Amino acid sequence: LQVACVADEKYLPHCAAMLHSLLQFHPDALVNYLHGPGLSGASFAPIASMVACSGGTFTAHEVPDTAINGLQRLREIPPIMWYRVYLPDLLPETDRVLYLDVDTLIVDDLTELWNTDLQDRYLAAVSNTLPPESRGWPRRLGIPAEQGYFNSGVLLLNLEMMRRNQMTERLIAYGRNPGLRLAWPDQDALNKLMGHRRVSLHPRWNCQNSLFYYRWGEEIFGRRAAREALGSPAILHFEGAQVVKPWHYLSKHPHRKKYIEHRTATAWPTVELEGKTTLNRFLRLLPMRATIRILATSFKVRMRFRKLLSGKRGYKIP
Ligand SMILES: [Mn+2]
Repeated sequence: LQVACVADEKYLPHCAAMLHSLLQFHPDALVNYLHGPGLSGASFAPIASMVACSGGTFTAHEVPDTAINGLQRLREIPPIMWYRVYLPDLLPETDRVLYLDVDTLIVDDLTELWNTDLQDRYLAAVSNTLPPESRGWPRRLGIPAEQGYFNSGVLLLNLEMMRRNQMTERLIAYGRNPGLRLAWPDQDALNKLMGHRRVSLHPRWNCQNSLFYYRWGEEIFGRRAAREALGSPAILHFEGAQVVKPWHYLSKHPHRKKYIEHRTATAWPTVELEGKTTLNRFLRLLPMRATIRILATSFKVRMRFRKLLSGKRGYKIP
């Protein structure tokens, strides 16, 4: 099993927790860690030794800043998310790799996922639990409805086929197009250019936060698959805003304790929950959905105000 992940210094503790959970099921995994320049080897050395002690292999890959110059980015998601589109070049001898976001947690064996028959597809991925107000977004990108829109937190990538079709160059060119304003830049590019050749996976391989809090999962995967994913997830994905991450004070995720347990076993054992403010002490009394709604609304208002001040318009249709 060969995996790849990306993290900056701030996210290293979460990366360590994710990899610790992976090693429980796959102690001899090959781990590829992608990072930017300026991150010293000493900062991720504890992760390298954790992987080696377990019997796995750790390889660090430094990606230069020129690789992500001019690419669209979001305030909430660092531009290093684009590093993963370079995996076909970074692992030239490898035909497939499992990319994992560092806000995921492995809670079951991944052999079945790893052995997915990719045929002539670029990748295997789980559909995104898009909120109702965003369901029209893929169509605006020019993606046909039957293709769906996948979440890019868990990707089984067919590197051989990506190389054969110069996919890295095409993804980068798409992300650098100044005529586009993308909602989730790298995920939009991956969907737009590779989504027509995807193996659609069962939601238990990327069991997104929204499945726990909303009925969107049932609407997208059907009731049965959504319940199966909730009942026996293999990869938990704490996708979404900071407040729903298991290291945030406001998270009420039923599996949050698993994150704390794994974190405690890493070189960053002390978990200081983020966002323990007076306001949040009050918000924590409310149900998670209400909290998310209040915070999302206040975020939208602030963004609208900022746009008004800067004179910038909203998303452009590509
Ligand atoms: Mn994520």
